[in-house]
Amino acid sequence: MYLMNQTMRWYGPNDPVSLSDIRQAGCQGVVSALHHIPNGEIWTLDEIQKRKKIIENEGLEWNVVESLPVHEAIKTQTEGFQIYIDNYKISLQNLAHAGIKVITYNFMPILDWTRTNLSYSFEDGSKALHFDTAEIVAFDMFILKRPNAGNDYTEDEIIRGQNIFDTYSDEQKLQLQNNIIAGLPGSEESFTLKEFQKALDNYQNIDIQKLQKHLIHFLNAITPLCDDLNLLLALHPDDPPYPIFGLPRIVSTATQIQVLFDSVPNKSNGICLCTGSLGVRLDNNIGKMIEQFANRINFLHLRNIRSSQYNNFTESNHLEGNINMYDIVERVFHIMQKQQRSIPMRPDHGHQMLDDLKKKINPGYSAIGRLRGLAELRGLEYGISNNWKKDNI
Ligand code: DNO
Ligand code: MN
Repeated sequence: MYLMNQTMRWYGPNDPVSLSDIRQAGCQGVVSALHHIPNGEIWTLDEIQKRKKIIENEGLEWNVVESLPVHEAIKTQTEGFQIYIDNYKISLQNLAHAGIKVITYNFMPILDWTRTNLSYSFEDGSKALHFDTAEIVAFDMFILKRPNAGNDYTEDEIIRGQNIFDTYSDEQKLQLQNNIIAGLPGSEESFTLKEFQKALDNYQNIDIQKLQKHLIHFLNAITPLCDDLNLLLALHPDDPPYPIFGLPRIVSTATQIQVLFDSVPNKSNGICLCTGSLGVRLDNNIGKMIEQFANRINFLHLRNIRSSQYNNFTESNHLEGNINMYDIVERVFHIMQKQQRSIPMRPDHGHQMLDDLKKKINPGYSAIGRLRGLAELRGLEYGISNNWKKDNI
């Protein structure tokens, strides 16, 4: 019987959550990255092996990298991008050599995942991550003052954004700015207002078609190598799954993802199915996506969100929210039996709760909230697998 390989993200020796904590939570492995190496530089075999040893010394495995970051020059195809692709390929070779199997990356322009509030009070007293569309407008139009930003919003959104801006203190405005562009954990960059506007300007002539072409070019360059090395790629979807700040997004829907497989059918070309990212769009049928991309799911991020008015959303508990987690885990379980393989999974984020409320944490990546998420998910899988065993073994 094949079960999900249970993991948590570990940010390396500076992570306030220790490997021992992760092991006690029940994980078999961790998902890690060499965050100290600047984006675009080669991950040397030596550095990779050093990290691997630390993980293995604690009795855990390092099977999945998240993320091997894609340099902005590759996304925009500007000066030096060929060199960055060559560097990327060397890092892939080194990772394969060290025995790592799954490589997660994303192709979101400039910003990785985005939220407006990193300590939103959840109904039970825990803290959650939250996305408020009016706060995005307030930042974009009235703090950043992006030229022509007004064209991207409805009249009603602009009124709500203006209202937020007018009622926020200077301190709240700065907090909002930091939440949006100071870089969430795992993002490779953080920005000042000026730097952010400059980064946006680099995308002035890049629309959806062009960005898609750039991703396909990148995939054509790296997938033959990954096929040879038996590496599996896992492209993380856009979070949230629609354009923000006028930037193009190309990994938000099943149609967009299918284009990538039709264009680059190589076997290593795959996705990280993140239910919390894709689930923000109510027109994304995640159960259907799991069936459609069954051969291409190389990594799972399982978490839930709850949408509210105006497309705002809050990260909810793992078994409550837009996503029917029972349906997701059951489908994944049957795919794993059919394909005779385990798929690595992490509970993605969790709430800041209990003792962690008193601690300094990486937003979304505190120990106890993720432990709760993992416990719920493994219980769900345990039930599904035992029920299946009754009829199959
Ligand atoms: C969002 C989270 C992020 C994600 C990175 C991938 O759903 O999973 O931390 O890992 O955006 O690059
Ligand atoms: Mn995710």
